[in-house]
Amino acid sequence: MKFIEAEIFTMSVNNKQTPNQVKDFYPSRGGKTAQLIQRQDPVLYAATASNSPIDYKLVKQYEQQGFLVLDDVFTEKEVCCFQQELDSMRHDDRRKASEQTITEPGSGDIRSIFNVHQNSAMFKKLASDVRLAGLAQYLLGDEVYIHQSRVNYKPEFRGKGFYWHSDFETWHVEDGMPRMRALSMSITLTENYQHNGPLMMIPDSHKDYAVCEGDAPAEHYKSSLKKQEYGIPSDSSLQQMVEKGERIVTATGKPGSVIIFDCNVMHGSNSNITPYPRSNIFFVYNAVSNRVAEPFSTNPPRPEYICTRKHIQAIAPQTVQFILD
Ligand code: 6CS
Ligand code: FE
Repeated sequence: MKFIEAEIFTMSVNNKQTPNQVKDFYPSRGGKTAQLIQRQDPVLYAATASNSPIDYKLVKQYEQQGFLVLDDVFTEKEVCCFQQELDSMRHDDRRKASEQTITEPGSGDIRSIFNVHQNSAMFKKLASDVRLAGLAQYLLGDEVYIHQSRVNYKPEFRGKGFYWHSDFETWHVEDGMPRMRALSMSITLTENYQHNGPLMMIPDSHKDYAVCEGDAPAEHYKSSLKKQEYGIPSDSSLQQMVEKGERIVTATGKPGSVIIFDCNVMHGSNSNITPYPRSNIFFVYNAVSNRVAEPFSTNPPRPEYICTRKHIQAIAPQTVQFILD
């Protein structure tokens, strides 16, 4: 009996499989060596030309390079509504004091406000807008829910950047997202110029998974949301990805554009030292079939305002109107 027990125990440790833990297809950190391994999931799930809500050529471009910029998704009037909400949130003392609001290291300026799909009626509505949630459902081939939402203000003069990373590596290791069946939609609320810290993407990088070294400390999010130091790729992995993608692309667009990017595309952004804020709202759509399990690390799960876990609810995409007060 002893032998059999030992065997079962050994097998489960090697396959990182325990009764309540799903298989770890993308191990990272925890003593691992930095390297690129092949993605084991499709980018598009059952998305066919016949039921595409956008030009199918754009869908194929998204599949191929891992991101897509759609211009003029929202009207100027709608963008004005979003900017009004953005400003009122920014000046709300109660919000500023909340743990869901992250400030810039040093200046104290607001860097991000998380969980806006729950704590803003307007952005809750926006998250279910068919132009976003409907497209996410189509690309992911499943019902979707919001895994995470945030406004990144990237304020003028002192907005700090975000070092290169794959969102999926963090969402897998620290939140327990099993597979690559999620995507982000970033709605530009101010002009995203070449010079004010736009999102930078490495094309095709979503096809490889950059295993990271190091071990995130407990409550890593308390520092990583200000400045991420764990769950970032090695220089060599980055070098290989840029060589493979042959370039770095900046996602620019006027307010009301939508930048869609696969959960695993390598991206980052520089600081903003210009007088022009680069404020975007991000909704992360995860397939309901890919709901988070236990984290693939020894740390406890991150709080609900960073990773939806207790209140997973499929979105019913709807046609919504935004009107100025
Ligand atoms: O830890 C996270 O979930 C966040 N970190 C970054 C740098 N991007 C994704 C997400 O907002
Ligand atoms: Fe990110």
